[in-house]
Amino acid sequence: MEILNEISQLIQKGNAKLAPEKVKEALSSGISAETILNDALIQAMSVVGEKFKNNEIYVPEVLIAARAMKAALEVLKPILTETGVKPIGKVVIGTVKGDLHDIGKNLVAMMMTGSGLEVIDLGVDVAPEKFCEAVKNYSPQVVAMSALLTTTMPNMKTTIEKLQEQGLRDKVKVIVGGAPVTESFAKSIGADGYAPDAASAAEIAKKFVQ
Ligand code: B1M
Repeated sequence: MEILNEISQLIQKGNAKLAPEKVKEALSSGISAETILNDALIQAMSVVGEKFKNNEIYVPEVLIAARAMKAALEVLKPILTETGVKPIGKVVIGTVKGDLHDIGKNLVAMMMTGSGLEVIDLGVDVAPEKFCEAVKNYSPQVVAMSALLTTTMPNMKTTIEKLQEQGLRDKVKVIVGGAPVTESFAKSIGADGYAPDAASAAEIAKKFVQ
């Protein structure tokens, strides 16, 4: 669909003003939020990632594309988080220490909210101690960690070890994800679950709280 391509181009160029407008237009023309999300927004960021990897663009361009992506995502947020029911459980989520990528994590949080879960979002660069503190303060059933850098993935393991050290590990299920994270990595660090995308992360979290 042409409009999806237009949205993708606007995000790639970092147009945070027009991208959300086009998303609204696509929604009113009857295209579903999921289609816009997957075929325009996420697609745009993977093109940006590829260009960045090939040194065709640099951090400033990636940053402005990310801003446009976030602005566009704000339009979809009410639809993705729409739920008429009382929360069925609680999740503490964050991007691990040293990692500032939050678009995927925000998406996971939105999908979880939309699945009827209460989500406590600790933000980015979350230290193991902060995850532990949140478990003590909010008593969630699930701790969800996101990492986008191979260099920050080990901080997922450190966080699980910290939970263990503080006697909190048995009180929560731990789910991990993010582009470089794999099922086998998740198993190797002792996580309870791994999800390749936001929708399956929400499904797993829902299963864990029931
Ligand atoms: Co960065 N970056 N970045 N970056 N960046 C990547 C991740 C990279 C792959 C780009 C590349 O080289 N192709 C690369 C990592 C390489 C590696 O580690 N192997 C990289 C790098 C190197 C860096 C810097 C080091 C660059 C530098 O400074 N030289 C730096 C690090 C900063 C830091 O974190 N300390 C950096 C900085 C940035 C920006 C700040 C400019 C910006 C982030 C803005 C922001 O998030 N607010 C940025 C961006 C935007 C990207 C790319 C282009 C896009 C990421 C994104 O938002 N994707 C990315 C390339 C890429 O991924 N193709 C890249 C869209 C998003 C929806 O997908 O986050 O994967 P994603 O989430 C997915 C799934 O992974 C999953 O669900 C989502 C989809 O449904 N998921 C989970 C995510 N979390 C989950 C948790 C779960 C389950 C599923 O359970 C809990």
